[in-house]
Formats: sequence, C-alpha cells, structure tokens
Amino acid sequence: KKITLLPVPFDWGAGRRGAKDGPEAILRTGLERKLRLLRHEVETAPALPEFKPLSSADARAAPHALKHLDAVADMNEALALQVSALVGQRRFPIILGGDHSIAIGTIAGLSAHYKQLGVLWFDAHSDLNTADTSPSGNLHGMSLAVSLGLGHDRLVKLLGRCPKVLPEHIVIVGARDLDEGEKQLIRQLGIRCFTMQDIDRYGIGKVLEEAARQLQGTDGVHVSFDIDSVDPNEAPGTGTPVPGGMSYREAHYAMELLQESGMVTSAELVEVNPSLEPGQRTSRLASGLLLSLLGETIL
Ligand code: DIR
Ligand code: MN
Ligand code: MN
Ligand code: MN
Repeated sequence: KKITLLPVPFDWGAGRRGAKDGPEAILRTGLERKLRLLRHEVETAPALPEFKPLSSADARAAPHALKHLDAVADMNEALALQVSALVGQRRFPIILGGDHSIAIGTIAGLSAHYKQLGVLWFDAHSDLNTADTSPSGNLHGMSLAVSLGLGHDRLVKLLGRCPKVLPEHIVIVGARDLDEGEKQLIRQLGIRCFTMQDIDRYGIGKVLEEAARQLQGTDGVHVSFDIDSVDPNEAPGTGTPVPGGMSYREAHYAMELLQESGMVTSAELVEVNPSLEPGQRTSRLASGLLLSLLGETIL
C-alpha cells in the first residue's frame, strides 16, 4: 500500500493534556521503517499545525458546554482537508493522535470520497455524547455522535455533507464505560455495539466476523482505534483508563483478522498519552497494532 502517516498533535478535546505528544511517541518506535519492511511505500506527512484555544477560561466557567469548541473545530477542518486530499491521491491514511476528537475531521475527510463509509470504533467508550448528555463537556467523548450528524453545527457540517456515516455502518468494539445518554442513543439508532461481555462470550474472532458482516455494502472501512479499548495493564499511558479491557492478544488478533479481510481503507490510532507512563509500553503497543493491521505476522 501507499501509506501516509499523518501526525495530529492535539489534545484540547480531552479532559487532560498530554495526548498531543502521542504521535511523536508512536513514530519514535520506528513505525515508518517497520511498515517499509512489510513492503509498503511509506511517507510521514508534516504534523498538522497546533491549534490552541485563545483562553481556557471559558472551559472552566462553563463545565457542561463544549470545551475548546473553536480549537477542535479549526483543527478538524484542517485535518478533514488533508485526509480528503490523501484519499484523492490514492494514499492509505494512518492518522496518529491526539485525542479522539480528531476522528471528527478524519471521518469528514473520508466521507468526501466514501459515500457509504463504514467505521469500526475500538474504544472502552462509545464517544456518542452530545452537549445535552455529556457529563464532562469534553469533545473527545462526542466525536462519533458528531459523525452521525448529532452535535454543534461547526462540527457536523465540516466539508458540507451531513451526516458523514449512517448508524448501520458503525460497529463499536470493546465498550465497557457508557454514559446513560449514549446507551439510549445506541438502542434508539440500533448501533451495533460489541461490549467486553460480548468479547468474553463469543471471543474476539467471532465478534470481528459479525462486525465484518455488519459492514458489508460499505465502500470503505475506517478503523478508529482508541488505545483505551485495550486493558490498562497493557496500555497504561492513556487519559481515561477503564479496567477490564481487551487483552494484548485480543487487540492484535482483531488487527490480524482485519488485515486478512482486506476491507480496511484507512486507520487512526488515538489517545496515547506518553506523560502518563514512565516507559514506552503504550506507544509500542499502538505501533504494534498498526503493524498487525498492515500485515505484520508472528511467523
Ligand atoms: C466520557 C469519557 N464518556 C465523556 N469519554 C472518553 O466524557 O464523554 N472517551 N474518555 O474516549
Ligand atoms: Mn474514544
Ligand atoms: Mn475511550
Ligand atoms: Mn448498508
């Protein structure tokens, strides 16, 4: 594949700072070189410029509003244009975050080319909050809702088309921490959500099989991988760790199965926060998962 790694050093969508250093940490693991060993043509694009809020006072004053909306909207507009351009050049984009609010721009950019885009959302959370249901006001907890057309005008209308993705073309995997409003939305829209209990019950292989079946009829599949879908024992360097996540092998096997399926057309790896761990365990895991997704095998 012709792969472009696109670093997005942004963390104003999250409740705590630090995920903006994720891209650098992931790249430091030698991801580009290792992808080349898998016979891909690889380039690393210049990082998206840093978008910062003019002041953080508004966020403190209004805890239930959309925190740092301007910075999140400006960043995602720039990101959407870049992602759209990459797909236009027939490149396979791998977006390195950054907090999960960057999925808004990634998916907006992809949806300019894929009219029936499928989204595989690996996450402990579902990121289906809106201004009305969010307990935090953090936009990284709302990015999937925005992609469904639910949210602030500045976000849902990026690049024009709204919604970017249909409920039946979304599959969530690894969920174990859902807010009340998110649960309601999942039921109301009939979104396919494989919780950790489903992974326990059926195994990750069966879950991925079902996910692939759900995404039949899409014209592209985007993998949006929040590293907090993996258990905190394996991925401690992330802002909102939740116990009881996917094991190291479950996460890798999911990526290996997706590689075999040949259905994936773009990927994104988010919420690696190097400031929250002394070593490189989490960024190495992130890098390794992308390598499995792009064809690295054990033997
Ligand atoms: C929570 C946390 N549901 C929120 N979301 C996170 O603030 O909306 N998403 N951490 O990755
Ligand atoms: Mn997330
Ligand atoms: Mn999460
Ligand atoms: Mn369909």
